[in-house]
Amino acid sequence: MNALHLRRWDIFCRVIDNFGDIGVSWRLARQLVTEHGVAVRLWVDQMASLNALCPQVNADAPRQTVEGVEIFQTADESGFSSPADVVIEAFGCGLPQNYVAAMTARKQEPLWIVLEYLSAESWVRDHHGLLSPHPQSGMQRYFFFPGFADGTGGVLREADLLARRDAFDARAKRAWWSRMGFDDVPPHATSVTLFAYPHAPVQALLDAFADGAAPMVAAIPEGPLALHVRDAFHCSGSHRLRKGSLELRFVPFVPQADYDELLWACDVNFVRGEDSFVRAQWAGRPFVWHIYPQDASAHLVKLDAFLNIYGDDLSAPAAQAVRGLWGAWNGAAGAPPVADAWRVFCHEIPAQLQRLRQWQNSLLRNGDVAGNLVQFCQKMI
Ligand code: TRH
Repeated sequence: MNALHLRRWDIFCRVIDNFGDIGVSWRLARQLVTEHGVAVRLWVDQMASLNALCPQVNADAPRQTVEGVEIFQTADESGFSSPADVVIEAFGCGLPQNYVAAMTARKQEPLWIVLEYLSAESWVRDHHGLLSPHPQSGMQRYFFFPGFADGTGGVLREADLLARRDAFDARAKRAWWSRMGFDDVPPHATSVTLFAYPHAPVQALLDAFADGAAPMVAAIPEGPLALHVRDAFHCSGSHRLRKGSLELRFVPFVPQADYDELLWACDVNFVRGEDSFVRAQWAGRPFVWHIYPQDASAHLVKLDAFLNIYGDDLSAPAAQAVRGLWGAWNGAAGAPPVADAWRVFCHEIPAQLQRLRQWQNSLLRNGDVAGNLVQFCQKMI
């Protein structure tokens, strides 16, 4: 099989919770089709989650084609008899037994790639690209690790992303707010987006915004955090709340293709999980990561690993400011109260803007996940 024959790709995704697994799989599928011209079938167990990210997807249809991607319910095994040339097992979700049987029966075994979670931990570089046999079938699987360092799989980025971001000017921003049902942000106000898990200390942060001297606009996408904030602030029916210096705006949960505009429309972005975390880095505004919580606080190790490399080229006070707010937001031991941490973080915004430019350049040098995957597969055949 030569590179030209890697035409058909299957991506398998199991939705654990929230939108990260399907968010990454869907973004990758679309990019492989539009930028690499390959045929992609995306197999999903919970179509409703994909429908939330892409409303054109019919949550009840067992198979459909949207944006050039063929989408199948994993339970529909009829397509299993013709496995693709490259098979992506997203986030170690496991492949259905009957599909693996069909893979082994193929004259030329497909390339089996386990796409792993993104991490800044130092071991990622050494594990990227390693082989490991599948225990039942004995087939070889390659482990592909996205990452931030050279020699890892990089992070997702569409070819036109930065140009679209740069074209999002003041007029586009006004139009965006208007589509969301609001006026533009007042000239001297700082705007933030808040996308986080409900256990974040959101009430303390919003109180700090309300009590501060500077005007603040906080945009919260509809979802569990918005429900939690509505309860806490007793404003269940409304889309807007004013309290002291704070104007709270509840914005719709938009399709994934439009999510970047929310980040570009604001000055500071609170993000979570994996995909929104990466989008915030490309947006280039100071950002705060609410990491997906794991048992035994394993997530705090990952958080620390990222802070170590991201903070490396920041001045000591700026690195401390970022670490302070991220720690407070994630409940890390020894972190300052979130209100204090926010004030310190704001003083260091110029340093963060500068660091983000360098950071994006270093990410660019490492390519992007879709392009690196295609190259990796071409090398492996
Ligand atoms: O949803 P997440 O928390 O995802 C996860 C999952 O919990 C997963 O199990 C876990 O393993 C992983 O994180 C690390 O966060 P994430 O990854 O940022 O995904 C959210 C997606 O939702 C992302 O693609 C952006 C999208 N989105 C929209 O499309 N519209 C919106 O309005 C918003 C706020 C987000």
